[in-house]
Amino acid sequence: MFENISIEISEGIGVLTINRPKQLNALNKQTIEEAHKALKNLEADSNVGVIILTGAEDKAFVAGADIKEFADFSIAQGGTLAQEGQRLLFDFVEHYSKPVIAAVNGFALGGGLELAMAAHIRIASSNAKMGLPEVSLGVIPGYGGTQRLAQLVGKGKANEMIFSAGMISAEEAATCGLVNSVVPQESLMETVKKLASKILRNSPMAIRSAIKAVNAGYTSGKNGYEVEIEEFAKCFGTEEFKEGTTAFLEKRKAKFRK
Ligand code: CO8
Repeated sequence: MFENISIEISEGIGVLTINRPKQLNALNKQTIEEAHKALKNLEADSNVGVIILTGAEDKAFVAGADIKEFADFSIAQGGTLAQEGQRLLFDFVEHYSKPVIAAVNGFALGGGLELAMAAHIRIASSNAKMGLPEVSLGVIPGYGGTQRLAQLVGKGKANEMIFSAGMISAEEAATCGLVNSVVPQESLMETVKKLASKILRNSPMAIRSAIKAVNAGYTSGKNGYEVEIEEFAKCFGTEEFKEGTTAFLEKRKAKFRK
């Protein structure tokens, strides 16, 4: 069904792999559209509670937007490419109603790092290298990188990375808060799946509300504290809240999923 991505679903976890290893999993328009469609399907699938994003093979997560595709674009085409990409994939992932974990298994550059940054959580393998090299190509990050990198690592470090177009190691990325943790490549998927399983034990509705509240604090025009109050209140009307509190009082584990 898809040419440039693959999907694997098992034990409540949907793994979406960007699958263009010959191009180091670079994101062209088709890949972005396929990823959008697949994520929409996975969002509607009640058997899936957590998404893992990763790249095929062991060299790259995603080495950026496909440079060959936009090399001769005009101002208008560049604007449309960035806008559509942000709508279909990067903003879509950030506001996804289920947790999205990026398993950064190698190079995450340009649009690749931007995709990892749009995810809710990032775990990297020790061979991963990350950077926003766009200014070396005469453009700037166009898939949210100027915003999300500064949010994650602070403005000074983001400016250093963007202006220098350099790459940082996975260890350095963990030190500056760009990724949550670093593990050897052979244990990356196991580690990420373990985290996903831990998340799956909790209330999907509450997690959805938490995603909305956390994101609101980073969305202009929204008051994160007010959204938190709204979402907090909504939880009291859910079956999952009843199940969670009842289970605690009955000294048993809550069961939120079938
Ligand atoms: N786009 C297209 N093809 C790519 C890309 C890419 N981003 N990255 C790698 N490839 C291809 C190479 O062209 C090569 O193909 P071929 O074998 O046909 O020549 C193949 O993948 C393998 O790559 P290399 O031979 O270069 O492998 P190396 O191990 O020598 O180097 C690197 C690995 C360092 C990762 C190197 O490939 C590289 O620097 N890649 C480009 C990284 C980059 O600049 N990424 C940022 C792209 S710009 C971007 O992401 C903008 C995002 C915002 C856009 C908003 C809309 C416009």
